[in-house]
Amino acid sequence: MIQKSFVMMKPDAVQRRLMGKVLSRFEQKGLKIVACKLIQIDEELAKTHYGEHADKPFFPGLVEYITSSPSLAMVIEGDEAITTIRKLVGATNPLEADLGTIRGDFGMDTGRNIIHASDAPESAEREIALFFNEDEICDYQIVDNDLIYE
Ligand code: YYY
Ligand code: MG
Repeated sequence: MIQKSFVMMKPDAVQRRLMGKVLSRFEQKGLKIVACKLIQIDEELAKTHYGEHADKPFFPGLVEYITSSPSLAMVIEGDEAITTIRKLVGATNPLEADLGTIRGDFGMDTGRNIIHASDAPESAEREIALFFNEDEICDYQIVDNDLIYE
């Protein structure tokens, strides 16, 4: 099933100039970027986005980090995109993430783990709506579609 997922490169990825390399992972896989913008997340947006973690001890540090510098927010589309992207991203702790995944290849610390990706259809829908207006999401055919999908 074709799905859309919300994906966001966090401030460490932007500051470390990893955006191009990380974006390539999604393009190489055959996924389609349908929205993309650099955004300075404010405290309110950070707290809403990570609301499920509000009671966790790491929450204040997470909000501080995610608001410290711009992030690259994206909507990425493809077959089973939500699960596929979580696999490409790897485990939350980069030291536990498999090598070959984005977190496994580029990160060291859970609190600096490069990238966010939606974990389920419900969160994808919520997060896409939180970061993007409908008119910012492009509906287009990509020319290699018949080479990527049978
Ligand atoms: O979905 P995912 O990003 O893999 O992990 P979550 O458990 O939803 O946590 C969100 C975010 O919070 C995580 O990417 C880093 C941060 N975090 C942390 O700093 N310390 C932890 N012990 C757990 C999570
Ligand atoms: Mg999560």
